[in-house]
Amino acid sequence: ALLVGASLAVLSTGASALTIGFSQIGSESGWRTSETESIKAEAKKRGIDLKFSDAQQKQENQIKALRSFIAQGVDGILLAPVVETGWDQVLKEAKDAKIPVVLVDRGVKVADESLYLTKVASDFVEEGRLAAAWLATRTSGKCRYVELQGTVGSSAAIDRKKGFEDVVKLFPRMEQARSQSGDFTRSGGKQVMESFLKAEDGGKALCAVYAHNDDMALGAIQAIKEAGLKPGKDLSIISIDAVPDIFKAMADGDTNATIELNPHLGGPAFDAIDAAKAGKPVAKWIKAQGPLYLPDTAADEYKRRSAQ
Ligand code: GZL
Repeated sequence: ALLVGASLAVLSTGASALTIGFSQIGSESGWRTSETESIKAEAKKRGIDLKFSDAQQKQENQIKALRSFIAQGVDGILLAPVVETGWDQVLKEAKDAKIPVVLVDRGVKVADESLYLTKVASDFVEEGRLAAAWLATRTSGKCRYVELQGTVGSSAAIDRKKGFEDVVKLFPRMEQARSQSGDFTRSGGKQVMESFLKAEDGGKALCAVYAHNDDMALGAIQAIKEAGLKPGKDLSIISIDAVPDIFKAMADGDTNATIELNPHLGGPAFDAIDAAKAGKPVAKWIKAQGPLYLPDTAADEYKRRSAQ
C-alpha cells in the first residue's frame, strides 16, 4: 500500500519526488520567517521531500547541514548563505557528489562560480541606490543620516551599504553621521539606535535613518519614541523588506518608505533544479526586484499582506 501510495504521489504531481535539502539562516526577521514558510509551502505543492535546517545564524551550522545533505544523497540543495565567504570547500564537496546547489536570497564569494547552479536573489546594490535616491529627493540633498547595517559580512548588508553610498556621494550635503550593524533584528536596531541618539545629542541634529531591513527600522522607531522624538517626522526613515508591520508603522506615520523584497523564492529555485536535471541551461542569477512603497498605500498594503 505504501509503495502504491508513493508511486501515486509521483503520478499526481507529475514531477519526480525529489528530495531537497534547505539550509536556512535562521528566523532573525519577519521577512526570513515568511521566506521559510513560502519555500516549505512550494515544496509541499510540488511533492518535494524538503529536509529543512535552521542554522541559528551560524555559518558552521550551515556547513554541517550541507555535509549532512550530501551524505544523505539529496537531489539538490537550497542554501541561504548567512555570510559571503567560507563556502568553497563544502560547495566543492556538493559538486563532487553531483548535487546542484541553488543560492536563495543572498550571494557568496567563491573562486569558481561553477560551485553553485544559480542565485535566486534581489540586487541589493540597486535597493541601496533606490533608498538613497528617495532620501536625497525627500531632503533636497541635505541630510545627516545614520545607517543600521544588516548582518556583518552578509551580501545583503555589504551591497545595500555600497548602493546607498554610490548615490549619496553625488550629493555633497548628504552626510553619514554613524553606521553600525543591528544584525537584521528588531532588538539590534533598537539598541544601536539608542546608542546613536545618545552619541548625537539626543538625535536633534539627525535628519534620517537608513535601515537595511524593516525589523531594525521597527526597533529604531521604538528608540526614537523613547528619546522623545517623532519617528517619520523629526527623523525620516527608510528600510527594506516590505513586511506587514512596516506598513502598519507607515500608516501610523512612524516611518516613510520601504522597498519590497520578494520572499517567494522556492518556485524559481526548484524550477532551476528541475532544469539542471533535464540538462537545460540555467541563468547564473535569477533576479526578483521589488518596488518602493510610500505611506499613501500603506493602510491598504497592511490589510492585504496581513490577511495573506
Ligand atoms: C535579504 C535578506 C535579509 C532581509 C532581512 O535578501 O537576506 O536578511 O532583508 C533578513 O530581513 O534578515
